[in-house]
Amino acid sequence: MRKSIFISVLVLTSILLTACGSAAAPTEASSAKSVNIVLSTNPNPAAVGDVEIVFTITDADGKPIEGAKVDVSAEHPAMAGMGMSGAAVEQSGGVYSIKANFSDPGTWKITIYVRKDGLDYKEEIELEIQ
Ligand SMILES: [Cu+2]
Repeated sequence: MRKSIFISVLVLTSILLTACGSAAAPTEASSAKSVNIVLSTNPNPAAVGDVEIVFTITDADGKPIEGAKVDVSAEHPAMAGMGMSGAAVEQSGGVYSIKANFSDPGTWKITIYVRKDGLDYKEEIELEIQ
């Protein structure tokens, strides 16, 4: 009797540990919003052809993140293998831009990588091309 109680306590403990481990991820993700990216385009709305994509990048306090390395890739998920990538150039404090040429209308997935010192941040934003 005593033995079976011991075993069930062990099983319970391992279930709790597992639950804690998986619950930690969402908490971390919501508090780790260390970077905010606002995407705008020129022209706006963006259409097939040449588009300048502008990113305004700020930290958790709303201060511009200056001097970061900002890499951008664009994918057209509706058509496998269609995509482009490049480095955005800082225009002024915290504002970065890159020129792209969109071949097809539809929803494109823009992935932005912001790297600076210890910061390594990635965000995906959908962009509608008309
Ligand atoms: Cu396409």
